Amino acid sequence: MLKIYHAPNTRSLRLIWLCEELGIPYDLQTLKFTAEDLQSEKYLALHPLGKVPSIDEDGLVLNESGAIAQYLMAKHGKGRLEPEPGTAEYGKYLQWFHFAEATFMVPLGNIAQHTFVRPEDQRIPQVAAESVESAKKILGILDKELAGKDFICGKALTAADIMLGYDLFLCKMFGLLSDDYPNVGSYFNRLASRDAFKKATA
Ligand SMILES: N[C@@H](CCC(=O)N[C@@H](CS)C(=O)NCC(=O)O)C(=O)O
Repeated sequence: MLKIYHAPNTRSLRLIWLCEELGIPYDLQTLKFTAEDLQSEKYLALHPLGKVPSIDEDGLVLNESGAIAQYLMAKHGKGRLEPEPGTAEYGKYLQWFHFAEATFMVPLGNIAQHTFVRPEDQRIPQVAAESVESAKKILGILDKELAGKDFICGKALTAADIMLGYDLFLCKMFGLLSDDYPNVGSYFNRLASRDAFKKATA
């Protein structure tokens, strides 16, 4: 049985969302987003940095939300939630899938770190302010990309939307989803109205 190590409102929600969309059964192991849980000896044996998510599927332990999503799709997806591998559409899909974690999450992670995650005396306001500007630049790019589209790859939901959906969940939490990005706003509402998203963020 697949175990998902999860903390509320963190990247692990991507995996709950994915499993819900694909109907993959899972056993949710919910941790508190505290050093007590994440830095415990037991959890460090699964994730040496003490971060979420991790999975344990019959002894196979994996970290990294994007890698885990790709693994679960390859194993259980039967071609769902992604374009045909090797096509131009698949190339675009991979680009947005990885953009979510490798590029967009950089400023969002910094905003989180320098506004509420780190102890107050370790926060650098300048880093938070610059990261807000970077995130806004990315939201502007996404807004253009989403014009006339239901999802980032066109008409159908893909796992790239699940990866990006978490970034936008944070943007909403940080008050960044303003009227300056109408296509992003309606895209996020479309994602957030899905039962699988609601389950992942409950
Ligand atoms: N690139 C990793 C990032 C994992 C990560 O930073 N997770 C955050 C929660 S969203 C975390 O556990 N932070 C705890 C910490 O940094 O101490 C992934 O996508 O899984």
